[in-house]
Amino acid sequence: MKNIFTLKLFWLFTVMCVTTINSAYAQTSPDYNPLSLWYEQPAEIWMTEALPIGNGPMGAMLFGGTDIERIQFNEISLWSGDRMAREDVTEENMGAHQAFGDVFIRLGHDFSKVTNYKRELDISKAVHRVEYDYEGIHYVQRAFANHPSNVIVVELTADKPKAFNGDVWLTDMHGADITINKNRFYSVGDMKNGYEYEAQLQVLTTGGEIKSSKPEFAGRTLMPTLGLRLIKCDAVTLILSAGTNFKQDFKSEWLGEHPHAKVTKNVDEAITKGVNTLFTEHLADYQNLFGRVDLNLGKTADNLRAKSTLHRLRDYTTAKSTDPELEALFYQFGRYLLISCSRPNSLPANLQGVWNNSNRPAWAGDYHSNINLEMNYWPAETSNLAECHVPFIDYVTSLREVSALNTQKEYGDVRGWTIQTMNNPTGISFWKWNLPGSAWYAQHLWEHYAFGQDKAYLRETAYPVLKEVCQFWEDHLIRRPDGTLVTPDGWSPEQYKYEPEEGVTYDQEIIYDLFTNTIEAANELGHDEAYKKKLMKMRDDLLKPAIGRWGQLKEWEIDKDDPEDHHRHVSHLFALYPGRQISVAQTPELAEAARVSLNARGDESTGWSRAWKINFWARLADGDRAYKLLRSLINLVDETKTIYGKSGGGVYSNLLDSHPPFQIDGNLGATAGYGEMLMQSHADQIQLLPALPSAWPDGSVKGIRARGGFEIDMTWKNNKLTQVVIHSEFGLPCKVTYNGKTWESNTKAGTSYTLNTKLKLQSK
Ligand code: FUC
Repeated sequence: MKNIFTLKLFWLFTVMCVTTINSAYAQTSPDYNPLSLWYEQPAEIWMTEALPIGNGPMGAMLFGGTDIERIQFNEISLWSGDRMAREDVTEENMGAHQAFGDVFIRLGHDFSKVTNYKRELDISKAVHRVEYDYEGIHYVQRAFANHPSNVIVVELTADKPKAFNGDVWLTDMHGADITINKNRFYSVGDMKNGYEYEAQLQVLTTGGEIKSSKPEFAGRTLMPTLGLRLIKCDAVTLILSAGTNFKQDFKSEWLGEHPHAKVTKNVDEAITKGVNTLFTEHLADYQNLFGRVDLNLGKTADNLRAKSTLHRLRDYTTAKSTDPELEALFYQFGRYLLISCSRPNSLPANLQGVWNNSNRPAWAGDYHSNINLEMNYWPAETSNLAECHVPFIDYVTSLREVSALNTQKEYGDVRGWTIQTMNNPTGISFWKWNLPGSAWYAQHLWEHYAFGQDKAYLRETAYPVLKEVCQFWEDHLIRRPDGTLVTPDGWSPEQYKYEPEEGVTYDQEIIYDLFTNTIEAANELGHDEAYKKKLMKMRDDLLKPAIGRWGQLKEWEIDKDDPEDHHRHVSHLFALYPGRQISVAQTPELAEAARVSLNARGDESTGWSRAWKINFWARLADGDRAYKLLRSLINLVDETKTIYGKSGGGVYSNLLDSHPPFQIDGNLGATAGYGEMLMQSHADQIQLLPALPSAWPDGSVKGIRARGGFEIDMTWKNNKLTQVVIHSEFGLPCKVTYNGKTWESNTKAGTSYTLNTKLKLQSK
């Protein structure tokens, strides 16, 4: 009797467990992927809905259309304008980043008759996928941008034979003639400025037939170009490669070989490899970078998990839902974007990364030196993507000679160089001089060393740039009768109301940062002692940031800050972030003044301005305020107004940052912000969870990077650190702080150290 009763109880218990487990999983589909963006409809609007893939030099935006699929593509070096600077530079001379072309696939699957539609960008694999049923056939499109082979691959498959009937064609944004030979499209053109370009698109089919066509749609010839008609094909693969003759070398007037041979080789070799090998190669290459960091900020409720990205963003924005997995996704999306548009041996990420559908993009899609380009690279080191920083460093190095000539034209006989605000790839600089711009660039050269500890790089690449930019300031600073050093003709970007004047805080702080970085670089290299001493003296003499009449950090030397000024630029807080002259620990009064200034500036602003403020509040150790800013950035701009001033800052449904319009700096600056909330290493110590918001009580992070070559894995519970593992790559001494506790120790290269919540060593 007793046994039967126990058995019954056991049975009841088992049923209850299974039911509970089932209902926990019932709402979350079994293929739920927290690292995926997905939608229930094809994209209609390029900027706000299409999804980006990229391999560094090439980028593409995919729409996921079933009737006509559009794959709009770019190459990072396709620019209009001049290559060589002339006397008076105009906006026209500077040129703009250009759209390259489009690939169209017309299958004619009327979306109103399509079922089970899903388009998705899986950022754990960097794959775009479209799936649906149409007239009893299940269609799958898979696209990825392979970096090692420099091709974009689109593969179309179906669960029934002979499913593919339609047209494929290629277009060009500069009117090149398109030709076809052996099922390969060629668009070969020139920009009339010396730049030549070429794209090739190979169409491979299994089964059926393929022949030349004039693509038609609803009885209309779509393009004055040729297409390829697919007739009863079982599967279709497209391989696209594109390039220009741009060469990152001033001496060769920025011109190299015609891209024909390179592009042909890319496509030929990709065909030989085949889609599966190309995919495996892509995955290994991509995941080697992406897989270095895991971030877990807590679990999202199943009912939200079941929703598309658009609906989750709507809930997040209007219903203020708690969605830590969406927040973690937004962090990783920034890393995804940087990997996809910034790889060694090509140009750095521009204002839109590499994704651009216009020949007149906003602000020319340029290299904007007064915050935007630098912000693109803020997450590179901390989010463990040092390789992706290299295009920026190479770009800066390539500008040295041309920028020295430009600078001398403007400022006479000075050493070193600087830049204006708007910049193209060849050192043509336009609009207002941004005097401390080159010093801000130089910060990145130093930081790449501070994290990566490569002495040969510091000696040969970084130090020469740091030093010549210091020399520019040696020749350009004004010494006042009392000995103070000030910058002349300063402008706090972009405060139009004020005339140029001396000693503007933005200038002074960036020069301070430059001198500090150069002094530390000389220390590391153990040379240039006399010059280092000179810099130390000059740094002492610099006019320093000061507190004004309403407790604010003064933006100008004269105390004229307007407490009602809500300008998006917060240039005078450079010293708080990304600089390190002001900190809560070392300069508490100035940090407090920075807080007063930030409060007055307010939180509402353009996309990148919100991203900057996340970093500021993290440096001020205010996690909840940083989180508030983060939420205000992951704010769905659910409208089609993509013009500056016409809608708000936030994100579009494709998670691209809305300045507006789309600017990638807001995405990348936000990713850096998460890094600063979780760990900071700018003040000669590794501070754990310095700005953890109460919204993330439990979580973990793996693989973020600190200066000195340390990698950090941490877990926390109830807002308290539970464990941290420090991996020491180079064996440098290490100082870790958390909650008033310190662990300080020498380390061994290649060794990991596990510390508990009290920062006591657990094991080696
Ligand atoms: C800066 C900003 C603008 C814009 C432009 C590209 O000058 O002031 O808001 O982001 O860069």
